Amino acid sequence: ENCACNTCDAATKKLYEKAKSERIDTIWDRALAMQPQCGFGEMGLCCTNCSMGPCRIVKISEDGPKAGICGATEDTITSRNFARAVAAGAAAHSDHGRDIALALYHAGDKTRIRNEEKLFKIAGEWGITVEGKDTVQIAREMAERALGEFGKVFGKLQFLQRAPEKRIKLWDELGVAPGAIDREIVEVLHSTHMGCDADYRNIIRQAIRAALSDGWGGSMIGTELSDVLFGTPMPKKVEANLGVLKKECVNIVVHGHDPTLSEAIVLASRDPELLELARKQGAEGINVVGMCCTGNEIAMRQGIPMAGDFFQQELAIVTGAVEAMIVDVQCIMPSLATVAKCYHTKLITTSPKAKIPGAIHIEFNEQKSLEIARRIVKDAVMNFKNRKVEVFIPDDKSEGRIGYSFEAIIKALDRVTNSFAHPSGTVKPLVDAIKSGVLRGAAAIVGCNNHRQPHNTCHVTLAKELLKRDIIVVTTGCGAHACIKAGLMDKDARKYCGKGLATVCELLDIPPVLHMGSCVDISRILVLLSEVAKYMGVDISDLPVAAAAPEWMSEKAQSIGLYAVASGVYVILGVPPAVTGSENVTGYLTKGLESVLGGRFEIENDPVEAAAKIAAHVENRRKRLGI
Ligand code: BF8
Ligand code: SF4
Repeated sequence: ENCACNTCDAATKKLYEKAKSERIDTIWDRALAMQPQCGFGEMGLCCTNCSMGPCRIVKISEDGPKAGICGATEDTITSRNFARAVAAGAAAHSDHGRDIALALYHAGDKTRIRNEEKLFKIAGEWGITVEGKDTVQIAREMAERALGEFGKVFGKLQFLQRAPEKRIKLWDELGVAPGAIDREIVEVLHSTHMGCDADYRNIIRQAIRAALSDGWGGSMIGTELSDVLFGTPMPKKVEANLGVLKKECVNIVVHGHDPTLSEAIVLASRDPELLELARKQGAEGINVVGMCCTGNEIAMRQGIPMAGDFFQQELAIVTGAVEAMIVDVQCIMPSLATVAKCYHTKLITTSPKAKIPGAIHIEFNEQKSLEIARRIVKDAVMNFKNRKVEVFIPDDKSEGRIGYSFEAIIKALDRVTNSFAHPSGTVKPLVDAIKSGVLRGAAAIVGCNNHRQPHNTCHVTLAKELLKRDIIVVTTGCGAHACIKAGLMDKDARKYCGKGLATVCELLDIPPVLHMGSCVDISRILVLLSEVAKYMGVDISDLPVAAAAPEWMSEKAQSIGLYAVASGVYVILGVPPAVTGSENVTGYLTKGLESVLGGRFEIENDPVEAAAKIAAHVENRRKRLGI
């Protein structure tokens, strides 16, 4: 408990030690200093929704208030807090999606739309006529339609039609099919306002609508339109961990979430003029690497190295080798400014939505993206000479094959198709492998890092435990960083697999852990689940699948968890959400919801136990399906 940096990652450990010796505080030191953390907050029993509060419910003894000043009970307070967290998460993902739609709207010329095939595919899906229109026109129309999803007055979200029929029907019956994304988020804020909704079931119902508007709305728009703009990810080899930084090069870390910024930085870093300038400064080249979800986005599409996860952001600077860290939105620790001050690193914020005191702000906009990116890269290059401390880059790095978009998975499956048994372009080979029992099922391991759980250990242990049970793993976000660092996306990882899964990996030439992208790309998992369910003629909740977020921490993760549950998935959380102060709310989320939606939450912090629970769930579903 008292060991501050409990990680299984060697690079992290080494750089944490360096930080200590240089008296730099990092996430682990601050977490330790925060102990003991507030029990009321932890259990969700504190309400600050009006200025009569803060109110807190005392659970540990008979004495003390059992209701807020307005009379709100523990059920009301915890469910309201949870719903607000979900709404904030849905807002973050969806606003990211909106920015991508705006980038598509402003794309302007054809060269900036790299994936016409996907453009036409979505146009077909949305009923946008393409005859007689050029690419830019179609893109603009599609962007407008996507932007309309945020505030349309009537109807349901367009991407909901991708779900299996039974699921759509269920959502309609329950009244949880989201209408417009912004509206669903607003309704959570309204209904959880002081003196409004007090019924925890109804509060969670509205939270479900907001969460679904994230997964099947904002996130899916983010993913799909990013593919249109920048290309659909396809398998490629990349390197990962902080060892990807290069002592002799200008190192630029791009960190955050929106691929429009990082794609432009990558392009600028290849500009011959800037390369020449870098050489004049004594550097061998310009090395762009990615952190957190931005790292996933540009690794998946451009093969840029994945420098590290959420807990490694400060440590990248501690190497003393980073000329610039360029950030946009979400999961960017404000502490970066403090750490950067102790080195020569320039911390550059780029979004009007996320400024950090102590950072340099260079506002990014899509219309002038390359121009701005060049300026930023030039700043980094000119900073090469200012390195202060002795550079230390740990030699820890690993390699893996990533880029498994839904389309890439279908393509991999095509390897075993022949015209009779397996028509190409379908999920049939996957379904066959599951039906025959060669694969017992599939699980998603997603989410963040959290000091309440040993860093990376939970992701990696859970993955290995599942692989040996012939459960194939898909991953996104910081979970993907953990898995690639541990070598689980390497061919060699077959050694962790049971016989069935090893054979499947061999036949399809895939690693047993498939990197499906950033956190908004969990929408790709929804698409995959839907296609498998439709092919089998069942609902998502019938499939032998599960999801886990063993080290989650963000509001986005709560939104994802809830939309997965509402889509019929069994979701294990390694860290409990702040609802444990109410037995009713906790019971509803972890048990009650199953009879309503077919999915539910489970709280389990031990990854070995979590794997056993997932396996039990998978076997239960197999039995129900009669396979
Ligand atoms: O959206 S996994 S720490 S980086 S929230 Fe953040 Fe969590 Fe990482 Fe991306 Ni997702
Ligand atoms: Fe207290 Fe009720 Fe106000 Fe919350 S809404 S702070 S419980 S009085």
